[in-house]
Amino acid sequence: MTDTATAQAAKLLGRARRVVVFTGAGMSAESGVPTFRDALTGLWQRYDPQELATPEAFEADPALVWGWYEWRRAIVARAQPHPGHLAVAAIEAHVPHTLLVTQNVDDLHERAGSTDPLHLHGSLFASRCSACAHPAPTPPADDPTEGRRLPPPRCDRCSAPVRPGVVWFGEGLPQSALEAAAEAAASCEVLLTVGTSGLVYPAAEIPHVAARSGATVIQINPEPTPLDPVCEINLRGPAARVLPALVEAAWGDAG
Ligand code: BV8
Ligand code: ZN
Repeated sequence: MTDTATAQAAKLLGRARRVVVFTGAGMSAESGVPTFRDALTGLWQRYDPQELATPEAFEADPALVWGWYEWRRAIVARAQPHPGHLAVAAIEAHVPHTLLVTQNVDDLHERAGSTDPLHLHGSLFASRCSACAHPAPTPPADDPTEGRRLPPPRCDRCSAPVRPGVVWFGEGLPQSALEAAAEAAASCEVLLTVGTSGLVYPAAEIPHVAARSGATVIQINPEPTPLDPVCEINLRGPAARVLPALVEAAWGDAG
């Protein structure tokens, strides 16, 4: 039995021609990938992510920071996309003008069949030289031993340390991705925000752009977030359950 809010959301999604799906770490939680705030256990539990995910932390202790990303890569390598990721790919199949914008640095959307997600905060799998920005191979993460300090590889051009291809706090987002996301948010009919605390800017501005432009913002999150006031429909629940139910109610298939 579809509850009223899901039925209402499904009706709007089912007839929308332009949709933005905006995801955060809660989208990967049920695949066993810790959310950004939970991603600090073991060696890193005493660190605040906002301090560890910075150029200064990498500068001060490259092995500590590279080890953290290596550990997170190993968790992602072992994780599988869940039915919620498949449901997002189904939305893209049903609504031709869908743009998937993610704050996540994992590749679970791609592995679930989403064609070309916009990564506003980069990717765990796009390492580059910290000095000359030359792309560097990302070593296969096979050992999720928690808490290993690991000296980063060296650039084969200038031998500076290789860094993760993510956007750290205090770093600018990829301008073209941010502009494309803002443009899509300003012209969509529905923006579906899933699993984000809506705290980190400028990415968190995207749902507000959609709301200001008259789109219906639908939120999927078990908890209240700062985005609640701009969400017309709040589906309180986990992504892996709510997204397939929403797609089923909108198009009769769960993706
Ligand atoms: C910048 C990559 C300037 C790294 C990340 C105003 C404007 C601009 C900047 C700022 C500003 N105010 C403050 C700033 C500075 C800062 C900022 O926003 N700080 C915050 C803390 C106040 N912003 C920056 O530094 C940005 N840079 O603006 O620089 C500049 C400009 C131009 C040129 C030069 C410099 C850069 C920010 C990017 C940082 N990098 N990630 C990495 O991953 O290691 S951010 C990281 O945290 C994530 O990517 C994500 O974006 C963010 C928050 O994480 P969420 O995805 O929301 O996850 P979170 O854990 O917070 O919450 C999980 C949610 O899921 C919860 O709501 C939970 O209830 C829900 N959930 C749980 N389980 C489920 C679920 N939902 C559904 N289903 C479930 N099962
Ligand atoms: Zn280099």
